[in-house]
Amino acid sequence: MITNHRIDLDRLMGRIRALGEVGSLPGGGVCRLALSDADKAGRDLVSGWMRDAGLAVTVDAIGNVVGSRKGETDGPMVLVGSHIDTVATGGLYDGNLGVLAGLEVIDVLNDLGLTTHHPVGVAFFTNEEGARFAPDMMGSGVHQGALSLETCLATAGIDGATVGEELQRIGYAGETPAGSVTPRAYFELHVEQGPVLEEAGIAIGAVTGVQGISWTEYTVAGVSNHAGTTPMRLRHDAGYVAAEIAVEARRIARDIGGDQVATAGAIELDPGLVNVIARSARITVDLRNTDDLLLREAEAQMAARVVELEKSEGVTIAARSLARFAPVGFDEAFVSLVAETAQKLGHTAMRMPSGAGHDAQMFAPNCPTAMVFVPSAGGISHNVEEYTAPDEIAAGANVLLQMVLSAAGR
Ligand code: HGY
Ligand code: MN
Ligand code: MN
Ligand code: MN
Repeated sequence: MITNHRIDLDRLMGRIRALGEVGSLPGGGVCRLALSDADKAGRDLVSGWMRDAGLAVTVDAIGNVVGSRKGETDGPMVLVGSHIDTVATGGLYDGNLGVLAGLEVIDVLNDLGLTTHHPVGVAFFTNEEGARFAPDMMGSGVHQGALSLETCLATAGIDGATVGEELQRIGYAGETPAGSVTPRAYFELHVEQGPVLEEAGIAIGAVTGVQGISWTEYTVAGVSNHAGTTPMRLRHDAGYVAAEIAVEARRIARDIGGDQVATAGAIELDPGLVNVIARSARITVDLRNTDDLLLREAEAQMAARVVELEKSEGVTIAARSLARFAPVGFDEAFVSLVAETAQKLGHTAMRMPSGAGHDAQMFAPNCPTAMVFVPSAGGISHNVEEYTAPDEIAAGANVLLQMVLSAAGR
């Protein structure tokens, strides 16, 4: 049943812009890498807004922050969440929209003086991006028992510090046990981060699930030598091997089929000088597919190519898995409810899988979970130009509002 309650778009946009000032980059965009000073500042700002909205705010042992609003009953809450950490070249909307739209839902309940039957909560989870500390979805993974708290706390990031050290340093090593609370239902509003909705001219994505994700870091040990004097037959060139791994990733994406994607996102050479054959290389490969069998085939083909390169170039290659999450499906009844709610509000909607990983995928095995997508201009994200128009944000936030009202019993 659709009520005539609606979000306050100016209030929501004001918060999106205010949070976007934290860790803002010259020329636009945001850098709030997980557990950095900028992330702390963002956390302080949003948890302050949670307290202003009268929420009881808890911080758990992995730094997840949950604001909860009492209902008539004390049972499990209807939880709205996402993340406020960003990649280094982030936009204003990835993750932030979902958290701030959840806060907007709370404000609407407060404005109306509504007491819901079930408690309602809004959360931001630690290190969803995985850009500084792998894997991604770390906080929500611990929250829902998919990842070990101890292993995550001990995880060192790309700059050497561990998650546990950084949580202590920024004051977000919480007291609340992590990995203990399963909500009654979980909702996440998120920008699509791809071109599908915009190309189809559709306002709302009813997300059917999240594709499988496989991240591997390869460390190549070669022999540095003189770029001019060393005959090609005597080289053990780590730079060349890293390049071949990147080319193989692209070939796999082309040949595996399905909607296979592959990315060599980080490539570092040592010493990285024009006239020195690289003695070592670090390269990451991100493979994804909605079909887990095809994803495993992609992983196997990459592993086989790495063995070939070790032999042919006479180098040593160490592979380290940074993340692996199988594809996840969302509760079919909720997927349909997203589409129906959108249409009752007068918006077009389509069912679609998510190409990006999300905190929602950690909740899906444990409770009814729904994701609502809104379009990304030009299909871009993880890019400072990321943009979604205010009216598109209003459509998504109003679908979220109605779904929470329905699940929480207004
Ligand atoms: O990598 C992802 O899909 C997400 O942005 N963490
Ligand atoms: Mn995100
Ligand atoms: Mn992201
Ligand atoms: Mn996400």
